Amino acid sequence: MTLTLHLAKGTVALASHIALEEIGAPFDLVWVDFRAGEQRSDEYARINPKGRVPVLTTPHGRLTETPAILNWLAATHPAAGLWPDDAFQRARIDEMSAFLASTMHVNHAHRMRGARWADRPESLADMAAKVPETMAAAAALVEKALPDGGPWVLGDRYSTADMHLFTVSSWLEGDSVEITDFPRLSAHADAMRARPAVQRTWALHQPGA
Ligand SMILES: N[C@@H](CCC(=O)N[C@@H](CS)C(=O)NCC(=O)O)C(=O)O
Repeated sequence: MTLTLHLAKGTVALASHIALEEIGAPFDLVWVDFRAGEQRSDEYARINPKGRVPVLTTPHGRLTETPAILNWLAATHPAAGLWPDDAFQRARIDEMSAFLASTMHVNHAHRMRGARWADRPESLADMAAKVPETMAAAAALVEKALPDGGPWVLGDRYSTADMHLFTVSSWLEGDSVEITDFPRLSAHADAMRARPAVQRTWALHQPGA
């Protein structure tokens, strides 16, 4: 059975898309039209009741949540070299992905998705206004966590944590945070952009692609 990824452009689903491309296993893409609100349709609720992307359909069932999808892809495709044998290295991957999913991504969502948490226009405006500060604070923590010499989260070993980090840090500019203020993070993004699999994937997430 071919793997199928439900995704939308410029979203966190980019990380899972990059992982599929890096692994080289056959996969299908199903683009979810956020402008049309397709993620909130009854039909999509049958695929993911959370109304979010990504969703990866596997031979064993559907998976949601980027860290789970990335770990499953890495663990089930060992030839791609994305799944370290060492438990501490795997924990480092989880440490980064958990921070990105539970903190930095949530910070970012306060700009466009404030209605998840509040209704009053002034509350939404207040949350959006705070995003440059909270995203810069998260970027500063990632900057400290990136190892000397880099370029990857695990130093000289590329992993799914890098795909997740690249995706979330690609939102910094839109959140009015200058990535070049964070030299390691900036070098990380450059190293990612040099990878052919990332280039192929990134191109598909651009408007009009
Ligand atoms: N914790 C989830 C978050 C998924 C998520 O929030 N995806 C966003 C796109 S970045 C989404 O589908 N938003 C649709 C909406 O809010 O309507 C993960 O890391 O995969």
